[in-house]
Amino acid sequence: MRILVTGGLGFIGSHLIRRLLREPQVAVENVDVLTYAGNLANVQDLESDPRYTWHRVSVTDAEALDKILSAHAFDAVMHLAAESHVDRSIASGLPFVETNVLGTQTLLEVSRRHGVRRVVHVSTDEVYGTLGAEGLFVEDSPIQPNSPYSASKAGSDLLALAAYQTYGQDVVVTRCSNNYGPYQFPEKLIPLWITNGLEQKPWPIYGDGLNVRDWIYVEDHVEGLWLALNRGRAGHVYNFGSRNERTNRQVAEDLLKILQLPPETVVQVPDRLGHDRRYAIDPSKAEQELGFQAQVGWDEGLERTVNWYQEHRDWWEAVKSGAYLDYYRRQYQHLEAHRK
Ligand code: NAD
Ligand code: TDX
Repeated sequence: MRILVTGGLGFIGSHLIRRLLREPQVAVENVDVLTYAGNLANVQDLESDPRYTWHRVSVTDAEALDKILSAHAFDAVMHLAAESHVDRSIASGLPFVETNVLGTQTLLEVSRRHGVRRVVHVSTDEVYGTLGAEGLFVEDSPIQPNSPYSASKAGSDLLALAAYQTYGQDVVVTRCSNNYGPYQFPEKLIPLWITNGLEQKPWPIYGDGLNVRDWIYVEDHVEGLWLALNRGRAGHVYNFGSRNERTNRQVAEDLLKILQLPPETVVQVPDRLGHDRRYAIDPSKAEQELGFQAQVGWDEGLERTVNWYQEHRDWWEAVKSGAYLDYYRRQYQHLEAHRK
């Protein structure tokens, strides 16, 4: 089984590739253009596996994608490449529209031309917008995104579903809640706070800190993606989550306890513009149809995550200092020379 994964040098994509390669019959080609969020160190352990290949190609580059898909027949495309950080999208939405909307449409068209059997489009619960105190997002909740990031993901998600309706292209869309775990870029809440804690720096909390997110351990999400690939119904949407709602203040309390830090570590800062109040996922459809079941509880997941950042100081120090970008320059100079 040959699978093209996009965004495999990022947080979730690197976990997905590691999961896919546990299947002896699977070969993975990773299309990742290596933005600031991509990191070769995330897949360093896989580089010697002959079933793994990386292409430094953008999902917006139809010609380059055509070449990759002409070289082999692919059973599936699993599409994760995206601009993924809400705060960056508030600063400028254009890269989000380019990668998330144009990139997804490009990938759908190229996959269709080459007869790829199935496309799994990895979307997010943020496309549903925000909830009040009650209720859960289900697959047919209205699509009401509020940030440039989530609006661009909603656009890509609807393009994927339109490809199914219009052409009968075999597409499955997944919408997951907030992920956490090893290799997450430390601009996102949990790794930012853990690494700041390990550096004796404060933890910025936006507004009143009572916004709610529904946290899932990243390995549970990628298991869900594998199930969606194998058992999902074409044209269907599957929500993934682990019924684990926490306010940001509760996340802070739990992390302060593990890291043995005082409450003054948390410092209130001005709120994010258009900050969604509450996300909460109902994963029943994925549980019933795919056999999905989140395995890692919050206490265990948080403990594992903190341990990983404690044990991989070199990884996050290089990311925070920007030195991780040098790794590519050192290892892949020959590619750059070839390109010129
Ligand atoms: P990430 O930012 O860690 O990684 C994104 C990867 O995509 C990077 O390796 C980057 O180099 C690559 N990329 C960006 N633009 C590209 C382009 N034009 N062409 C090729 N590669 C490109 O993101 P993540 O947190 O791992 O999220 C992966 C996917 O999962 C995204 O589609 C995101 O919307 C979705 N998602 C994330 C979460 C979460 O909590 N992180 C939750 C639900 C869904
Ligand atoms: O410094 C911070 N302080 C703070 O209070 C940061 C970075 C965040 N926050 C708050 C904002 C949110 O309420 O923490 C919560 C989580 O923030 P992020 O980690 O930025 O995640 P979020 O905006 O919820 O989006 C994430 O989940 C859904 C991912 O970044 C998306 O890619 C995914 O689609």
